[in-house]
Amino acid sequence: MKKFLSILMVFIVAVSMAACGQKNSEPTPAKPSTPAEAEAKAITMRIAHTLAPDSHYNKGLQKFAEIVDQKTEGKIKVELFHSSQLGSERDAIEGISMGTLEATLSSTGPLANFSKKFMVFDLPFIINDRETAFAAMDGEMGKNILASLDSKGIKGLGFWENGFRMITNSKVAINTPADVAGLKIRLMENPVHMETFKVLGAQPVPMPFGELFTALQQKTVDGQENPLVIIDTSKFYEVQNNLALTGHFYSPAVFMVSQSFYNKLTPELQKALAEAEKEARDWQRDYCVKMEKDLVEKLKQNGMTITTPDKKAFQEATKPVYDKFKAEIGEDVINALMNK
Ligand code: EAX
Repeated sequence: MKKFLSILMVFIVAVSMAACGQKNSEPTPAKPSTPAEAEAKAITMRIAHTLAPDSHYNKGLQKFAEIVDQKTEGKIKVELFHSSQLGSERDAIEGISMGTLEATLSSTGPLANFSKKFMVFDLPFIINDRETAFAAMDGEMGKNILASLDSKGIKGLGFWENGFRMITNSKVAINTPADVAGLKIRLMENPVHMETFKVLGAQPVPMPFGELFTALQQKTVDGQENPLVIIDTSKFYEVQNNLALTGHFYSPAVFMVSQSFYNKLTPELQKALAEAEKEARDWQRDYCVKMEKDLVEKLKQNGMTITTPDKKAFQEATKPVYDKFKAEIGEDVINALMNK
């Protein structure tokens, strides 16, 4: 037994010496870096959104990815997740806030749940032309509103475009506010939007975008409201036959990045991202204007009956929404945007 134990000891000592020896051996020389290796080292930036691959969001983000690749010489690799693959807009904003997702492009709809300051954009007919919207969003006002996300772990880089929202439904051709009464309309999870449709006598149904097509198809709701480019690229014309060009809300899209991701980048990479965001934003805004030109005709050809209601009547009918929210949003902010 003793003999066996001493043999065992010798064996253990020999094995551990060999292991030490291995540790001290020369490291294998580093291989020359190849493009594949450089790619493997690149920082991944996942950007989630809810819209289709040919939507204005995805096109603009593809442009952003291209510009980032050039400006960072491949150091940041953008990966796009469209069509709610990573969840709803609310899920994405929460993910960014917690640092489990790098970035998103989202409508301002669900942002009211994170910062009430965004609600000013949600008021009906507060913005009637893009120039006013861009001046407000790109100026001091937009900067202040974006800064309100700082305390949530979110860096708001800037405002892109979603668009002027139009109502579609499967029941009635809308010409007057009274035509909206009684319709079950899917809305974004936004208190100002919900109140607007309540005031019009509709039944607002809050729902994430990813569930909308099926809800329209199965007639769980009668209608919805979104910009023309979404009605087209999400193929809502397949399940909705009436389109009313109301333009009741202007819907901005906010480009948000997780602070925990952003703060780890070098100042050079941060600068590259900020520049790419502005270049891609301008490109995306132009793209939206170009797309929109032919869309009314295209949607008509796809079988939609299109009406052009009197906006003044809708504006008048939705005025009580301002009274309800003016204290919460701030009269000064509302006036500043109205008088832009
Ligand atoms: O941001 O939820 C909506 O209707 C939005 O317009 C859409 O997700 C794009």
